[in-house]
Amino acid sequence: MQSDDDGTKLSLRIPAPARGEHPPDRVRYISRAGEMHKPALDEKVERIALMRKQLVRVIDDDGQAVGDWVPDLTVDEKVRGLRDMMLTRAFDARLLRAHRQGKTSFYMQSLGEEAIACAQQRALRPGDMHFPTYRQQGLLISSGYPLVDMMNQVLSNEFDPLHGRQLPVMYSAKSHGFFSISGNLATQYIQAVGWAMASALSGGTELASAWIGEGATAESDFHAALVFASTYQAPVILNIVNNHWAISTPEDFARGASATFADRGYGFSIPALRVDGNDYLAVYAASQWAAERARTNLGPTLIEWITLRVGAHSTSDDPSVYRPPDETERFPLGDPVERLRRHLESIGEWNDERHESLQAEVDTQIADAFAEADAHGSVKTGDVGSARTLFDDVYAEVPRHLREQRERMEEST
Ligand SMILES: Cc1ncc(C[n+]2csc(CCOP(=O)(O)OP(=O)(O)O)c2C)c(N)n1
Repeated sequence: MQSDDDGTKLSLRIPAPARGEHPPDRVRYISRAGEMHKPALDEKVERIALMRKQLVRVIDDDGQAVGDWVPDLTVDEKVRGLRDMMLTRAFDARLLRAHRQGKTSFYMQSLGEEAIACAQQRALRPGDMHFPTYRQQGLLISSGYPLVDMMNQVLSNEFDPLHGRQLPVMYSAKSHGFFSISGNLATQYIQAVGWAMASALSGGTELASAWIGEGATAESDFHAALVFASTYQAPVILNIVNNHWAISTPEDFARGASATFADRGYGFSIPALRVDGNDYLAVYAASQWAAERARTNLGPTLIEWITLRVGAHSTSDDPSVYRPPDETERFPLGDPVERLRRHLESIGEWNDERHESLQAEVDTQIADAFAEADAHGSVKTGDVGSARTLFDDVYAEVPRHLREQRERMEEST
C-alpha cells in the first residue's frame, strides 16, 4: 500500500533468530595471531580506529606466542594462569553437580570463558575494583577468595557470607575487589564509572573495571556509562564479553546494524579493541594496556572480548532447543584451557603428565572445599540462615514498619 504522497512504504528491520543453524560468520574479522600492532598508550583514537574491527591475538595455531602483544609473563605466571582457569572450571562442574543433587536452587557456569576473568584479575592490582556480572567467578577465584565461602553462598547455608540476601552465584567481596553482583543487568556499568570517578576525585590510584555481556549492552545504563566515562575520562576498563548468546538471543540482536560491539566505543571517542577472549596471553596483555592507560590518566578503554558460552545460560536454561549441537567444535577460537596448555607445551614447559597432575591437584582442592561447605548444610538439608536476620545489614537503623513485621514473624514461628 502506498502512503498519501505516494512515498515509499516504511518498514523496520526485525531481527529473527536462526534457530539451530550456524550463522555464516560466527566470529567476524578474525585476524592472525601477532598481526595487530600494539599502539602507544596515548595513541590518538582515530589512529587506532580499525582495532575495533580486528582481533588482537597472541597464541597462534602451533601454540607459539607471537607479535607486539606478547605479555611479559614468566613460565610460573603462565602455569598459575592455567591453574586459575582449571580451578574455575572444576568449581563450576562441582556446583553444577550440586544443583543436580538438589543442594542449590540455581547455578551459572562460565565454561569456555574462563580466560577473560582469570587473566584480567592477574593483570590488575589489589585495590582496583571489579563490577562483575554473574559470569566472572574467575575474578574471585583468581584473587584467592576462599572457595568454601563461595560454595556456602551457592548452597545457601548458615555460613553464607551474604546471609541469603543474594541469589546463588551473586557474590560480593569488597576485600577482594569484587563489587556485589546485581541481577538487574547493566546497572554495574554506571556504578563502575561512578566508582572510577570517585577514585580520581579523591586522589586515589585505584581503577575500576566494568563488566557486561554483549546482550545487556542494549540497556540504556550501558550507554549512560559511556557518556560519563568519555566526558570525564574516568579511569575505567569497559569490558564487553561477547559470548555470542544472551540466553537464547544471538549476539547480532544487541549489536544491531553495527559491525562489532567495540564500535560502541568509537562513537564516544573511547579507544576500543576487539580481543580474542580465549587467548589467555592476549587477555592479559590487553587488560594490562587498558589498566596502564587508566593509571596514567589517559582515560577509559573499551574491550570487546570474543568468546563462546559453551554451557547453558544457567541451570534454568535448555540450549538444545535453540543452538546448533556442534557449535563448540566449530568455534574458531578454540578452548582457553587447551590453548594455554598447548602454548606451554610448545615452549617445552608442559606435558601430559604435568597436566594430569595439576588436574588431580585442582580436583582435590575443589572436592575438599565442597566437602567442607556441604558439611554446613544446604537448601537440601534445610540448614539455611534464619529468617529472623532478614532485615539485618540493610538499614543502619531498621525502620518501624520492618521492626513490626519482624516481631509478627517471630510471633508466628
Ligand atoms: C535489566 C534486565 N533485563 C533482563 C534480564 C533477564 N536476563 C538475565 S540474563 C539475560 C541475558 C544476558 O545476556 P548477556 O548480557 O549477553 O550476558 P551472558 O548471560 O551471555 O553472559 C537476561 C535477558 C535481567 N536480569 N535484567
